[in-house]
Amino acid sequence: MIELYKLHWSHYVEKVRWALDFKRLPWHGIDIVAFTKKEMQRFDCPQTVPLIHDTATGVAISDSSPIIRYLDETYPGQPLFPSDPAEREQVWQWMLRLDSTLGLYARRLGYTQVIMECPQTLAQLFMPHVCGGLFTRRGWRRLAAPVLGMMLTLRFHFHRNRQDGVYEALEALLLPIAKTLEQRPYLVGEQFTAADLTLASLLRPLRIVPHFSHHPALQSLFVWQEQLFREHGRDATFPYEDAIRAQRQRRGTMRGLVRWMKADRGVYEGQADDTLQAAKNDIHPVSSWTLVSGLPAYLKLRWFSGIAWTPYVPAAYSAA
Ligand SMILES: N[C@@H](CCC(=O)N[C@@H](CS)C(=O)NCC(=O)O)C(=O)O
Repeated sequence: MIELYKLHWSHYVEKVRWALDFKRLPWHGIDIVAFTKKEMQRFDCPQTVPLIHDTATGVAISDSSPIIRYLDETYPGQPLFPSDPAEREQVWQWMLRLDSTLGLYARRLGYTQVIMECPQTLAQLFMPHVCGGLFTRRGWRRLAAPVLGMMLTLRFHFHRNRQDGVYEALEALLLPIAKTLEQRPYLVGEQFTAADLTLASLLRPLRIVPHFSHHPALQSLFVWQEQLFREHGRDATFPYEDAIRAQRQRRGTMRGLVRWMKADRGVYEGQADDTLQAAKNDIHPVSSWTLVSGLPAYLKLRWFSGIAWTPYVPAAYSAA
């Protein structure tokens, strides 16, 4: 039995959940409390989710790509890596590269979108059981949202999205990938691998970020993702996607226009990365002392982010 320590909406967690289901391994999910993570403190590995504990071997390991590699090596049925060594290495490099770029950028921009449009959703994600679910109730949700928003803004630097060129870097990464997948069904070789699973999972938060979900040159990528979700029986949407869509339908608007990006910027060429040994992360420490400095950053993000309201229309890929 595999114990999976998780935050249920995390796209990195979804990678491992998908791998476990694909390999038909019995697993049991344990939801952690994000603020304390006390459920997994007994394990001597980096304290991020996903983290698995394999009760058959005693191994505890965090970081989604090493977890998937461990599962594939320990339980070779239904392989997620090709048998050819060169292709295996290609799959591994895709995973590390996507974890270190797409995964981090999509997390930043997904949370940014939630904060800009319906921050109360944060209380439902992070505090469903705190004080018997008090903070998921109407008025309390509104109180909890700015505090959670400030904390997350400092932890992941959402207020620096523009300075750090996150929209631009992500667009530059995804456009060539979309083009490649218009020509062939999989990233590596002739079969579904952990590289495809990684790409499809880590793209998830971008389904609520109109700059990407509505980008004409990326519709084929989301169609590819939807097809994989259907073939593999993955959830069609995550609850935060439903929450933001319901709100957009009610209001008839969405924060869709990234004002500082020029319409005629053309198509970027993807840059080849060096060979990676491990995935990078971008989590910054936040203490109750520094929390207060998050208020201006949060307010700026919420009201003066430079991302304008536009009329709500569903993305072409989802309306098709
Ligand atoms: N490279 C890691 C990233 C894992 C990660 O950053 N997980 C986040 C949730 S999406 C986390 O554990 N955050 C805990 C925290 O911020 O303290 C992986 O692929 O698993």
